[in-house]
Amino acid sequence: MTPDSADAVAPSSQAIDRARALLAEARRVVVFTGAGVSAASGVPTFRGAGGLWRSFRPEELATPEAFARDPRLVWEWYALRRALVAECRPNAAHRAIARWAAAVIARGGSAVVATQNVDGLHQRAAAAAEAEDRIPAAPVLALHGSLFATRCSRCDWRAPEDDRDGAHVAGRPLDLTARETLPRCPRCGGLQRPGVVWFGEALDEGMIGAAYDAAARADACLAVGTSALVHPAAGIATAAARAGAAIVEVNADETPLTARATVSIRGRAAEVVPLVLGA
Ligand code: BJW
Ligand code: ZN
Repeated sequence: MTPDSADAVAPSSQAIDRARALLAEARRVVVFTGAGVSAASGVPTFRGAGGLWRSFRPEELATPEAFARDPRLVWEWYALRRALVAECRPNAAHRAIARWAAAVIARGGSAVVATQNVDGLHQRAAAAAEAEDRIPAAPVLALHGSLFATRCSRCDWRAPEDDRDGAHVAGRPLDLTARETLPRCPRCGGLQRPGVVWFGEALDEGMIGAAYDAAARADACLAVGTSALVHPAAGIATAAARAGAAIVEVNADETPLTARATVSIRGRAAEVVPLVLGA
């Protein structure tokens, strides 16, 4: 099923009610998300119809080898995505998750949002909800880094601030004319690169550790809009299931997680998530 046909099968109100009841009584929660949660904001998913990788193979762009081979092409792709995502806003799913996770903490529980997304939309929704509701936001663990962050491909230098558009890298105009004009590390002269996690690279140990710890303690896990194919992140929901947590999945399609879910709802995140979170 493609995202556009997701509501061809309307999620049953019984499944929504069951999911809502499970999540309403949860005290220790982990929300695990992927690209589908941002689809309604206009951010393309990776796999499937309309996915970013229908025209590019991941190993051609999202690996350190691809960057070493053709850094100009890789920067071009990330600059386009930065420009696109800079125009996007959090949607109803991001907002409902932010409000619900903060409310779980406010009533004495614990909540963590572990996202594979690099678009920053959960963080923006959390900041907006915090400003509006005046209760502290739940932490957002950006497991695969940030589209707007920049670091060195050789040493551990990181740009002090994120960029805000596709035209700048580490605050300076991006010149894609040739390999020689690409941005260089101020410390070692190596090429600067996007601050995301590519295939074959380790995730931040503290971050993935915190996500697995939250999963091991969780009594409920809400998994939204992820194909649950990419490891080690994909193991977060299964770790929660092993620990006895109720798993509520919201996805346009079936995934490897569906069979392990307590309730799995086919539908669009921006429509279904606010319903199951009682927003
Ligand atoms: C909707 C919807 C709507 C649509 N509403 N739903 C164990 C087993 C097998 C392989 C491995 C393993 N462990 C490690 C590996 C290798 C590899 C891996 O997992 N490969 C598999 C693909 C087989 N993993 C890695 O390489 C990881 N690193 C690692 O393991 O390092 C080990 C190491 C240790 C010590 C030293 C050195 C190394 C790193 C993985 C990094 C992934 N990076 C990317 C790119 C990020 C940068 C960028 O954005 O360019 O992250 S890949 C890409 O996939 C991106 C995503 O975060 C990630 C997950 O995708 P996601 O979010 O699930 O999106 P989609 O498109 O796949 O799915 C969307 C879903 O939503 C679909 O189900 C739709 O139906 C649905 N949907 N619209 C609701 N409106
Ligand atoms: Zn460097």
